[in-house]
Amino acid sequence: MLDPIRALYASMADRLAQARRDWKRPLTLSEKILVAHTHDWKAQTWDRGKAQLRLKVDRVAMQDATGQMALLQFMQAGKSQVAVPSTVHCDHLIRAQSGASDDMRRAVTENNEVYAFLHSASKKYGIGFWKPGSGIIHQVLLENYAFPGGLMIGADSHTPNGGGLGMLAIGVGGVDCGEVMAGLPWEVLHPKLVGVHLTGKLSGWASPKDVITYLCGLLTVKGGTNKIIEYFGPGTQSISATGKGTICNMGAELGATTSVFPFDDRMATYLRATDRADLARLAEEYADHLVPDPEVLSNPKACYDELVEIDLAELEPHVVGPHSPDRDRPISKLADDVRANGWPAHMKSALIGSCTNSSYEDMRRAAHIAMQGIKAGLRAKTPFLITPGSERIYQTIKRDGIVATFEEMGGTVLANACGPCIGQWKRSDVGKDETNTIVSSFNRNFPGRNDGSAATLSFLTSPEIVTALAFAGTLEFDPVHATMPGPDGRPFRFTPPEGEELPRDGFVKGEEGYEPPAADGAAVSVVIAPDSERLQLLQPFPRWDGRDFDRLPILVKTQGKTTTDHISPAGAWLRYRGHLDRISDNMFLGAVNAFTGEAGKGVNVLTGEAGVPFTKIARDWKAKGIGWVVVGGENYGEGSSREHAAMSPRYLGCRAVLVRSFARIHETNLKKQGILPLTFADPTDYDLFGEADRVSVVGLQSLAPARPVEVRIHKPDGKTVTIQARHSLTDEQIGWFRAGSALNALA
Ligand code: MIC
Ligand code: SF4
Repeated sequence: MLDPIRALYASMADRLAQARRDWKRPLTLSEKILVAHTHDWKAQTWDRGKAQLRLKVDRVAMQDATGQMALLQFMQAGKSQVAVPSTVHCDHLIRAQSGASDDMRRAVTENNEVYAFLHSASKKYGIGFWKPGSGIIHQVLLENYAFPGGLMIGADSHTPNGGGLGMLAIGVGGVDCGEVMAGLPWEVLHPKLVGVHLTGKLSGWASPKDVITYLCGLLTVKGGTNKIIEYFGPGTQSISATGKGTICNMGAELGATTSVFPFDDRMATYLRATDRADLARLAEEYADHLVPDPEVLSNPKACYDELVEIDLAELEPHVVGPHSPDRDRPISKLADDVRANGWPAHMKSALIGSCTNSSYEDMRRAAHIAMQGIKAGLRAKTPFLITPGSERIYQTIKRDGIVATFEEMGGTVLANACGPCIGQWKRSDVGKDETNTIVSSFNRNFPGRNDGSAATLSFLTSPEIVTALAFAGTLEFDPVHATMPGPDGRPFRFTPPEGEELPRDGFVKGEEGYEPPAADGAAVSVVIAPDSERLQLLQPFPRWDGRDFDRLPILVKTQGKTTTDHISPAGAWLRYRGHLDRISDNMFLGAVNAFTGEAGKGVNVLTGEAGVPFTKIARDWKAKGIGWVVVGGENYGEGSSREHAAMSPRYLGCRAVLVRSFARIHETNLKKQGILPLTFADPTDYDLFGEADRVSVVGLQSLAPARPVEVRIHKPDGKTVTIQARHSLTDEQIGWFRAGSALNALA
């Protein structure tokens, strides 16, 4: 594994020198990594926010939910082996119900078919396979594969977690993974660069989570779209590698392409602790290439498109939520906010862990809080659930007594998997549609995300704060500034959390759950039962027929936030992630109909029937050979990388999605699947669309990069309103549209 990294580092000096000469300026870290991974230096242009980068990727990562489509699409390319080191991680499909061992047993039986498919395909095509229970993809990647200066893509939006080890790690749709595994370069819009200058040191209760929750409040959920967040400055060194991982992980909530930290001692220490001393030495040898040029630090204004200053010493713990990760306030303001909004202060559950906060350091610091409470005679007042990030973490915190501490406090340790974070959480403590409050250290809190109920109000904060709140059972307690009653009624005050970043006695080794691919893949066959209800081989989408879109009905005009969780919910639906027809039954289930305010349903304007699930309407229109469009608002498709949010609409007849703005991964997913993503030239045009209107998109034969298209809105009274819409398609992407999908264009 070291040789390709050595070769990459050795190639950097010349490349970087050339870029400095050509651009006549110093280089940021992001630029160094991009330059080092350029597919064709001579042909590449570098206009930030405009150029399309074509890059050589070092590694591809997939998880069991999105990985199914990634592999099914890879298989359409007809290759015998993957062209790039790749791994599959079984983490999303494990349901949290009654604790780790029971949940694991159930998962292996329930998901047997999908695991057998992923396992056999991995074996056959040369892909490393991480078994269920081995851990959450991003934690396992950080422990085993992430490396400073590298470029990785992953079929999961939180892939940027790898930025904690100084790499550009980027979340993409499954088809991007399929293409790169088939040997193509990977393409992305050259992101703009946001420099976040960190000074001071984290201390007291403040933790890495607070850096990113604070930033979410500052920049909002679309503030990072098509941007890389690059952290720099002396403060970076006060944060552990896993803490940096937390910050980069949750940069996905800004919509950022990715986030990255410069290489430092903390990363080297982490590499050594995870059995990669040779890599640490190598990175130290080439350290100059793995940090921004010194002149960037003295004149950041000239090098970044935007600058943010954060003094870590001033940072207070933050709590965000409910329903959006940018609804932010410092903990000292939480109680007032809860009262002002009439949210229930009483907490129903407290959860720690997930891919964003399950490092040894997180667990140690949370256990330090737990121990204080236990010593004072307190116990958790709410169910307290812990999801370790990996088997390595789990075994180590078990050995070090941390699991015992959590259990003594009243906690339950769940399997090393996504569990409640992705809605794989079988809750029995609240009724359906019962408004209730939960607090977690996860990264997402969209309505319905954790337990399928939009009435659950989910707040996010650091694991330390979650643990302290679990003792109080109420959001009205501020553990940083206030006391709570002890068992004797006397006030009890927590002291700030402490804890080593890495286990003193090293990580426990053993059953990590990795299976290498077969030596001879040709002898392995991929297991898909022909009558499977969970897996279905893909049929190519039809080519564009060369005609304009003429008077198409609007399936849905969405109102408010339309995340991928609204378009293609997860939870119980994860079951059908490998079966396009089955999963399409969830299409737009969470999307709020702008004409009625109701989620998931609308009028079939062809029959007049009202209150029909969108998917049923779409199937009716598909059967009649009628295409349709979607109208939406800001940051449409925010959140997950799941391409099902583009594939289901495509499969059921969507031709174009017209919105105020898109989230990056989703916009690309739409393009890849052959749907036309359009944005209103004038954002108020959103208001022009009525329920019974028909929509034409004209001039498609002369579709060209940067040239707006004309959209006509035909009103029921016979009037027509004409508006302009923009698109961001390149020549190549127009080719995908014409071919019906990127895969068709490839074939
Ligand atoms: C998520 O956090 O939303 C997920 C579940 O990890 C998704 C991937 C998926 O939908 O399978 C993501 O972030 O990309
Ligand atoms: Fe899994 Fe949650 Fe992380 Fe997504 S955000 S990878 S669902 S733990």
